[in-house]
This record gives sequence, structure tokens and C-alpha cells, in this order.
Amino acid sequence: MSSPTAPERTLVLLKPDAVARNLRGEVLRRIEGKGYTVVEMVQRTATRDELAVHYAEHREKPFYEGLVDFMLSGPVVALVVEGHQVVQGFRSLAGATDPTKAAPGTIRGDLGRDWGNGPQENIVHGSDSVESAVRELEIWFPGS
Ligand code: DAT
Ligand code: MG
Repeated sequence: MSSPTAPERTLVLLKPDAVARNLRGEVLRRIEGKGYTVVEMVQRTATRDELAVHYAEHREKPFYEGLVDFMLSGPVVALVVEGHQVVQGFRSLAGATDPTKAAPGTIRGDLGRDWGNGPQENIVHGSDSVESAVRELEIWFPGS
């Protein structure tokens, strides 16, 4: 017998490449088509300080500075997305981190590619665990 689960919330970011390429609607279509609910949505340019908190786990990685510069290169759209198992479910919709390797059918596999800057231009961010989602939602939607 399956056990019931509580609905979850996850943080989704449409990264500057998605906004610049007018892919907001296409990504939202996939999220809503899957049956998840967009409960908050805002477009704005991130700050270096909030990206430092958001990407704290990557601060020592060689790609960190390039990643932050890319995330500051234009506005992002931040979303609160809700549904049962949405954290894992959105990660499945997004596909693998590297858009060159992400499976066709996924957001990154269908819409992303290497533009000469490695794997960083990969269209979307999605929280990788329920704990990460709680932490990241507080950065992007404080108090919500
Ligand atoms: P994900 O976004 O799939 O959770 P991650 O948390 O490992 O991936 O990395 C965060 C972002 O950093 C990722 O979306 C793109 C960028 N990135 C990851 N690995 C990279 C690498 N080897 N070179 C350049 N950018 C990288
Ligand atoms: Mg991650």
C-alpha cells in the first residue's frame, strides 16, 4: 500500500539564458503541464550577495566565479513551485546538469546547449532536496 505524502515546495530559477532567449513560457508550460502549481513568480536581477548564499556549496569550485557572473548577466525569474514530490519531480523535468549530456525530453536536454562557456548555461535551477528547498526559498522569497 502506498503511503500518502505532504505537498512540497521547491525553488525554480529560470536562469539569465532562459530569460534572454524568451524561454519563460516554454519552461512554465512544462512545469504546469506536469501538474505542478506555480504559487509565486518574480523577475529580477540577482545580487552577488544572495548568489554567494545560494551557491555556498560551490564557493571553492573552479567554476564558481564564472557561474556567479553568468547568473548576474541578466534578470532571472524565481518561482515557488508546489506539488507532491515536486523537488525530485522538477529535477527529473530539468535533466542532467550539463545540457550537452542531458537527455532529450528534459528542459536542459531540449532547450540548453554549450555556447562555448561549458555547462553553466543550463536554463534552470531546481533545489536538490527538501532541505535545500527550504533554505533556498528563504533566500529568494524571505518570510513566505
Ligand atoms: P545542478 O544545477 O544540476 O544542481 P550543481 O549544483 O552541481 O548542478 O551546479 C550548480 C551550477 O553550476 C550548475 O547548474 C551549472 C554550474 N556548473 C556545475 N558544474 C559545472 C562545471 N563543471 N563547470 C561549469 N559550471 C558548472
Ligand atoms: Mg545544485
